[in-house]
Amino acid sequence: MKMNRENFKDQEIYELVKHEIEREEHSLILIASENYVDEEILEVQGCVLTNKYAEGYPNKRYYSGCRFLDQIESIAIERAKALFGAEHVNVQPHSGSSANMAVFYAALKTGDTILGMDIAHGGHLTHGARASFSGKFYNAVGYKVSGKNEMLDYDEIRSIALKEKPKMIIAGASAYPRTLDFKKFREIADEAGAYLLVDMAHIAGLIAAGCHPSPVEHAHFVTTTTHKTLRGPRGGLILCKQEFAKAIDSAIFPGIQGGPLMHVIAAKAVALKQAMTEEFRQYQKQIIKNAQRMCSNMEKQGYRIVSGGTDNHLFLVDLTAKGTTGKVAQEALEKSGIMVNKNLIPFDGRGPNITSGIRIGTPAVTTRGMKEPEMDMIAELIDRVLTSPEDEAVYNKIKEQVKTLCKRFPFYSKIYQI
Ligand code: DSN
Repeated sequence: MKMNRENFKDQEIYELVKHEIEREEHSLILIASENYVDEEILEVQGCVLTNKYAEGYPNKRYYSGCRFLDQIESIAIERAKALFGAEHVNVQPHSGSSANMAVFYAALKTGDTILGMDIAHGGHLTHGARASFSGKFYNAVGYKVSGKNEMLDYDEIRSIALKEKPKMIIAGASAYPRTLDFKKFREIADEAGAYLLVDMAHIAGLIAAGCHPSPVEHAHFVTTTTHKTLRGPRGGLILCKQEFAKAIDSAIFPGIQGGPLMHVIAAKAVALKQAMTEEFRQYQKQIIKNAQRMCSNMEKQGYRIVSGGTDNHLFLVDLTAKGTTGKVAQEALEKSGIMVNKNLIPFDGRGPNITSGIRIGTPAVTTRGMKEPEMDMIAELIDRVLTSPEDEAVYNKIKEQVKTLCKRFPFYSKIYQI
């Protein structure tokens, strides 16, 4: 790989990228939305396709020289359709946010009412948060999890939908550890006269592998990122019913984007092929087993787990009883080589920069090949840090143990000289 070249001209960037490779190799990445892509995806994403402009769609481009790109994009589209059973797919969104923005642009008028999961209860910025386009240009109403069990209460969502009459309901979350009932969401949407958009970004890999029910038959629109559980390059996809194909394609281009990132689209195609394999299905199963194992260990160690457990790749730990905050925990764990993110828990008394919880996810450590015994070790390491979150000596000791564990599961050290 090129990053091994000591004569790289821009030494400043070269050094920083090398440091990042080392950080990823020697840390336990437990950020639920992150993963490690393999060499093939890295290589395709870093290839000459980055040179080419290809505004438009296969066989309808505005530039010459798009012959091979047409084939690549068509393959990516066909693979995504086959993997998820979708009628129409657009593979051009640069990100999950662009994918969501394009659906808003295709389906709504500025000022229309949308109903999405409150960001403080696990929703995403683009599901109606005030700081995002979704909350600025639309009348955003939120639903929350139930105070009783911290899970979605579909009767409550239904009554908000019938009262507010949104034009679109958004299902999907960034920090919700439970199975989503897409059939129920669609029934509610139909009753309220709304479109249903499912943002499956976090759980797309689980869905591709049949480890979580699919939203595709129920939703008018489905969006996803390609880099989380799906383990592809950073980017987005939109899946929709055929009747919305034209509106979605023109919302992406020329609506909100110009030239597609063809190197990323090629890497998406590679990832989608990988996601059709038995190895990928086993990987997704292991992600869930690992999350459930680590979660139950943390619970045994005395931590309160939001909603009492997890059905998917992530769980939320309430640190209130431990007398610490998400911010302190994130920083102490980072110094110990363990990457998590501070996260609001439902009905959190603290703000988003401090928080009372952390979010823990297993997609990346599972990619490295770690299984239940390693989850037991990681839960113990986390507890030791969180029990003494101000103690430098503890960080240093744990950091060494993290490095030893990571060395048993090499990933980028097989590709790069580190
Ligand atoms: N930033 C992502 C996450 O961490 O969940 C959502 O886009």
